Amino acid sequence: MTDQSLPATATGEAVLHGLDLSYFTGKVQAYLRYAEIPHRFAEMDTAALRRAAQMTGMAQMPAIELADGRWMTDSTAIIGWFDASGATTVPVTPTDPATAFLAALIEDYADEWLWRPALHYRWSYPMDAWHMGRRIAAEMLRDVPGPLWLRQWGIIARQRHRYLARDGVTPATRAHVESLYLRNLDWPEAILSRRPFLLGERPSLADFGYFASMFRHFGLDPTPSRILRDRAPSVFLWLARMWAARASRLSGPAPDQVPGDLDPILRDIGGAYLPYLADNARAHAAGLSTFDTVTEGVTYHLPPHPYRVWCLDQLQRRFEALPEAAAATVRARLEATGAWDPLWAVRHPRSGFDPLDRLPFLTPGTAWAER
Ligand SMILES: N[C@@H](CCC(=O)N[C@@H](CS)C(=O)NCC(=O)O)C(=O)O
Repeated sequence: MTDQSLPATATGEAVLHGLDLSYFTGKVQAYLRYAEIPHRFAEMDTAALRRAAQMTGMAQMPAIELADGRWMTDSTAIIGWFDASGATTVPVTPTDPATAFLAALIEDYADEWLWRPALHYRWSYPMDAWHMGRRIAAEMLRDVPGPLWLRQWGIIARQRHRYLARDGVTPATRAHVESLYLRNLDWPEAILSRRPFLLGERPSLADFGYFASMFRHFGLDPTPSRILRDRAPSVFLWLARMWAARASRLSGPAPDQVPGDLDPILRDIGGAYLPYLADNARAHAAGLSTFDTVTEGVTYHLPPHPYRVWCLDQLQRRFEALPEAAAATVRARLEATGAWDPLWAVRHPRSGFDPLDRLPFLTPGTAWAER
């Protein structure tokens, strides 16, 4: 038996450890609901986050504790594992390999590239920061001693430093950061006003990638949610549709192509996201502590992000594993949207993450290569 099969002892109720306002927790929660995988939600406090880090090597949420005692980390790997384990009747990974690659590429873009605007709207706007800071202080930080206002102040200061100052959000980049959000309302809006999910009649990896930021940040936080309701009512409807969707109750076929109206997204992947991943990989390889990367004429000053070095390598490996015909289909689509050359600008960068290919079953000893 390998980790890819679902042992009987893992088929009991899984525990999803996370927060009701967390980007990646919302993504996995929506997947578990859709895939009808028995689970219960456990709201993390700081002790639970430390425990997850002890079990997975990663101080992040969500983490899943299987009934057999194993722990899982990383939303993409968790979904991939459940999909492959046969735990769900209709996997969200498309069976057509070319479609699966493109859906995974869109998922990766949505996961990583919408993170900055999501964190910007939450922590730059005073009303949003006050409101979500209050919630985190009362929920996640409930086991931290001290008055609520102090915990609230502390979390706002920490998040602003970590996710604004250290992620290149400055007065000079702010309008560009917001334009990325607005474009990523307009593209899905045009699609979702025509069909229920991004690729067709059922949700796929692409939907779950977008769901992370859209549900738990843009659809929840005061400032971006007002914009979302006004500007993208079909996206608003899709959020509820995703949350309510159950694999056994939908009758449509699983998507087997990426329709042409996703090309604006693929073009942004080629024009902005992949060039950033390449700059990030170069900076990581050079051992820099910070680097500059230019996106659409706007300069971001950033620390290298090793996990995203791994993301780029994973995309390349995934492409190389495609059967010949699917590889040709994908290549043609990426060439047409300007995403082919940037995908290969840095070949197989070394990230040090998950060196033994254990995801989602990482442990403190296996998460990172020894440095
Ligand atoms: N690649 C991971 C990312 C998980 C992640 O970054 N989660 C955030 C919350 S949504 C987190 O735990 N951040 C930790 C922190 O802010 O200290 C995944 O897909 O699960």
